[in-house]
Order: sequence, then C-alpha cells, then structure tokens
Amino acid sequence: MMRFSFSAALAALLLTLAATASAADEDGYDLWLRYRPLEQAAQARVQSQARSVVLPGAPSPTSQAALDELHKALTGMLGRAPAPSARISDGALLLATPARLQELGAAASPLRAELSALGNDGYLLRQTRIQNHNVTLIAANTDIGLLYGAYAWLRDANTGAKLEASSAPTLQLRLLNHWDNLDRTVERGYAGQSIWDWWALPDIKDQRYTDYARANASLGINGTVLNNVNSKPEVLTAPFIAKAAAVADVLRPYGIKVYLSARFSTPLELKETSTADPLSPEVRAWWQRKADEIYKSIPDFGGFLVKANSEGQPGPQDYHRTHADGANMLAAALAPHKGIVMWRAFVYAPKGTHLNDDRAKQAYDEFKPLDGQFAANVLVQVKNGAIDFQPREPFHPLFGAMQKTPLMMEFQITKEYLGFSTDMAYLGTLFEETLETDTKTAPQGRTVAQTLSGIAGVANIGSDRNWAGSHFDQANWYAYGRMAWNPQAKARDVAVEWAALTFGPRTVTPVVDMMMMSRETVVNYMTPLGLHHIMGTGHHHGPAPWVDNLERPDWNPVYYHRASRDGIGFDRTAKGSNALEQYAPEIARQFSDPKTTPPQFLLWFHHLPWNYAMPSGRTLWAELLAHYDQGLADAKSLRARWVALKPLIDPRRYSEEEQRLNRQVANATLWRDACVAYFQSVSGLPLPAGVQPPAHPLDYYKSLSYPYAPGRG
Ligand code: BDP
Repeated sequence: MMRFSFSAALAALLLTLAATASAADEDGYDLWLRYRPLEQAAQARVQSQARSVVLPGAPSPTSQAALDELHKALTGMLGRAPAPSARISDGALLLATPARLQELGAAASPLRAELSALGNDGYLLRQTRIQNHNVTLIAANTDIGLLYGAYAWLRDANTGAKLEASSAPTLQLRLLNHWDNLDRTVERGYAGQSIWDWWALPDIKDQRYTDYARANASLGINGTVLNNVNSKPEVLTAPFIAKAAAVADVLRPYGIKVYLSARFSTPLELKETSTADPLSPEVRAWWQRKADEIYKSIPDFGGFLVKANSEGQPGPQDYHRTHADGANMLAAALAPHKGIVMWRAFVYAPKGTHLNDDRAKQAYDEFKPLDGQFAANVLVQVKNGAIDFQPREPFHPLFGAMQKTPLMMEFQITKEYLGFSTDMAYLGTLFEETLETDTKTAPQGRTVAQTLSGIAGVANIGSDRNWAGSHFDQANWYAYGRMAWNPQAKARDVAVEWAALTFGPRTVTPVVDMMMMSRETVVNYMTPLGLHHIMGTGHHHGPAPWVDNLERPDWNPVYYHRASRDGIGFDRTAKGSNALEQYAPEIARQFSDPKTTPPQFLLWFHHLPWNYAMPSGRTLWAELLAHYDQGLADAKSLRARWVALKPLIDPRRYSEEEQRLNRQVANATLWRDACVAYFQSVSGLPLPAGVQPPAHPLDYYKSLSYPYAPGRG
C-alpha cells in the first residue's frame, strides 16, 4: 500500500514536472499561429506530408506569403525547415492552381473541374499521386485560395484533424470593423491603443501589420475598415489616404482589402462644399473626385462604411433626404471603381428629435420602407439584435424582412457589454445562436445566416502584447473569422480547434467546457431572462438598473426593464409597443404568448407579474434570483476549472487568466448583489429561503462610479 501510493505520487509529480517543463512562458503574441514543436507521433505524420514544399511557377506576393508561413510553421513544429523545391518528389507538399500544375507538365483539367465549385477563395486538401509521386496537394483556383489552403493544412497538421477536405466560403465579404480613432484611442477597445499608428504612417510600417494580416488570412477575413464609425473628416484628406494606402500595401498579399468609415458631412466640414446634401450636384461631384483620388493610391480600395443619422452623426436626413439617397450618392462615386457602401442600420435619433415608443423598432421603421431603393453596390449593415450588442438579444427583425437589399451582419467581437476583456465570455455561442435562428421568412424559412451577403465584426484588437486584452478573448476573434468563413460552423467545433492551437492538445476538453459555459454565465449574472441594457451609463461597466435620470428615455435602464411593484419586463406584444409585428407572423404569434416565448427572451417581449409561474414551477421573482445565483456560481466554477488546469498551462498565461477569473468572480458578485438589491427594492418581495442577501445595501451599489473605465474612445 505504502509503495503504491508512493509510486502514484511520484508518477503524478513527474507528470506535473514534464508538463510544466514543456510549458515555457508565452505572452500570447503568436495567437493561434504558435507552431510549437509537435509531439513525436504528430511530427512523423506532418514530416511525411511535407518533406519538401513545392510551388510550381513564379511566386506571387500571395503565394510567397503561403510559402513563408509554411516555412515558419514547419520550422517551429518539426525543428527544421523542409526544402523548398520546384520539382515534385515523394512526400512533397504541393501548392497548385490549375495553371501552376501545367507548369509541371501535369494535366490540369481534372483539377480544374474539381475546383469549379470552389470559387475564388476555396481550396482543397488531399493526399494524391502526381507524376508517380505521393504528394499532399493544396489546390485552389487562385493564389489566395492557396494561402487559405495552406493555413487550413497547418490547422490540420497542428490539431491532427483529418486531411481530405475542401472548403469555400459562402459570404464574399468577411470584414473586421475597427472602431479606432486617429489619435489611437479605440472606442469600446479593451486591448490597449489602436494598432494603427497613424502618426508614424506611411513611412513606418509596424511588423504588427503583417502579423495582423497573417492572423486574419488564416481565418479567411478579407477586408478591414481601419477607422471608427464615429468618423472624422480628416481621414479622407490626402495625408490619411497615403497612410491608409501604406496599410493596404501590407495587407494586400494576404487578400485583405482596406475600407474606411466616411463621415457624411466630410466635404462640408473640410469647407470644400457649401452643403452635404446628397442630391446637390456640387456634393456628388466632390465625392466622385474623392473616390478617384483614393483609388489612385489604393487601386483595390474596398469602399465606405457609414454611420449616418445615429447618435448625433450627420446624415442625409439633415437635408430631409432618405438613407437610400445618402447611400446611393456615395455608391455612385464608388461604382466605377467597383467599390461598395456599407450603410449601417444602427440608427436612433439624437436628443430632441423624434423618439418612437420603442427604440427596438426604429431601424426597421426607417429601413424596411426603403427596401428595393438602394443601389446595387450598397449593403445595409445590421447589428445582430435590435438594441445594441447585449449579452443576449433576439435576432434583428430586419434579417429576412429586407428581401430586396443585400444585408451584412454586424457582430461585436469586443465585449462592450459582456465584461470588457476581464470577464471570460466565448462569443462563438452567441454568433451560432444568432446565425442559425430561422427567420421564418419566405421562400421557405431562412436562417439568419441564409439572409446575409456579408458579415462584419467590431474588432477586439489592440496593441496589447496578446492583441485582444486577454488570452481567451483571442478566441472571439478566431471564432468570428471561422464563422464568417462558414456561418454554419458550430461554436463547439471552433472552440476545439482554437483550444488545441492555443493551449495544446491536452487541454482541449476542459478548456472547451469552460468556453462553452462562459457566455451563459455572463448572461445569468448580468441580464437573465431577456433583461437588457441595465449597465452603467456611458462606459457600460457594472450594473445600474436604477438609472432613470438621463435626458433620453431610451438611455435609461428603467426604460428597458420597466420593473415596478406590479412586475417586470418590456411589453413588445400588441398590447405594448408591438415590436413583435416586425417579425414574420409565425414568430410574432409564438412570441406574443409568454407561455410559448423562449424563457431566455421572456422579459424582452413581456411585462409579467412577479408571481408569474415559470415552467420550472418557481415564480418569476424566484426564477430571476436563481439565474443571478447560477451566474455567480458558474463564474466561480470557471475559476475552479482553470485552477485545475494549472499543470498544463505555461505559468504566464495561466496567471494572466487566473487574475482575470478572480476579477470575474468579483464582477459577478457585484452584478448579482446589486441587481438582487435593486429588484427587491422594486418588487418589495422577500428573498426566498436559501437566497443570500446582498452584501451591502442598495445605496452602496448606487454610489459606485467608474470615471476612468476604459473604452470611451
Ligand atoms: C454603441 C456603442 C457606441 C457606438 C455605437 C455604434 O456604445 O460606442 O458608437 O454602438 O454602433 O454600442 O455606432
């Protein structure tokens, strides 16, 4: 017995030592492109597929990028670089388009036929025989397809996933939106300063720009809007066009186009026109000249993203014109150059102007009547939900409703409302939940994903060493990119990939379990059962459900939760604001009855008495409390799960996340206690047996303020 426990203890110790010894400190800069030495069996497998790397024909900047990445990766994974070669031999990793295959004297037509359905960006990976040699083939129609294929092969090589795959994206526009200002502050950024060093550009091009391009290309992201939607006129002046052009030069080989956010009143504010009226010939001519000027420096410039007539931004309505008038004017300037306009549907009127009875209705009210009036190169960009990137929202009713206008999805990768970069929340589950929802719209019911022509994610990237503010926030960039490429992808599968690439194969199951529970955890301790927008004023950190004194009714949390002695929730049925009418009839019918409304959206659509009977058998009051308690318990569980992983994670990344998870428990406690205290003060109901009273009286929570909270831009 003695001997057994001694040797068991020794074995455990050795295991721990082995694990810690192999886990050298990492700072996260390498993201999921770490290329650390593979374990022996994996090395042998990868080695057998890549004895040499062959690119027939002359390299282009894009295929050179693929070669460089393979070289870097194989050197890291195998300990030495395979020989680059122009000829095939057994065990070669062959990168080939049909045209490149011909350069080898091999028949290209069978491959061409196979690739015909894969478009410009798709690729296929397979083990095959060419010219009597066993090779691993990465094939595509274009060099950018080869680059995507090379990254896919590397993913497989690292995770041990099966080869033999072909893949092509369904959405042609897969963009990041940076909310980065010209002074390097980042609106809603929690990862340090902007990576775009506008002051140093165009002369100084940081290595980060190349690494940013590699990371994005590895996911298939093919466009980036460099500056904040709350844009400045200066970004369209000659010096900034030159700076944007320098960035575009770095990103181009990686298949990433540059776009800019344009301020609608730019010509007027630069004093180059006397108005910004979109129908004025002077204004139209100015934008045409401006487009010509931009395309001289950036021949593949993507186009403009525009936030107009929202939160005080200028727009066509200032001249009694419509969103379509404004968007089409810009579209006309860009069309000759094949540029596009992404016109945002996140609109709500500034102070003093019209506010309808429900902010959730405004985008639909303004845009649905314009369906069919937008020029061919305009896309309307719609946030995933009708309010504002909440921890959970039902899908935006414009998806499916705008049948004659191409739509883009706008997700927020940066966690403005989900705990910044301190709280862990894996957003893959949020993306999946939205994308797979059936809009129940013609012709036969379409998921949100099927209504899209493009997708945009508000970036969580900054100049922090780990790019995203925390290691787990890298997963949100990763998941966004993978799901932009394949909107049918499952959040769990994506998490498995990311965990293997980021923390190594032995951590996958526990890390993925943490990721998969993390977003629901945040929903539970912040806004369970369909509550929304009860965060602190301005910075959106922490709970503030009591706030009722801001100028606009729809800036106040009390507007959204409507809690009083008689009950809680926003009535969006026909008896209330009737926002439900904006959805397809089947959904409107289902959600108009609280009994058939999914519980996670209950208080989004219904105002219900505190003693309303929930399916669980509890009253609504008890259920609400149970969700807050669950959120806090799960935050503690996340921390405990991470602590258990300590032997498998390098000390630096372990400790950086452990500190954040401690902070998350504190944050969850604050949310839980403050919300329990506040809602109890409103409901007047006692806490059921077993429910802990909040640590402090309500006034304590009300007195907290965060004047220096990050992300205000
Ligand atoms: C809100 C943000 C604000 C953005 C706005 C937008 O709080 O900073 O400018 O969205 O999307 O969520 O335009």
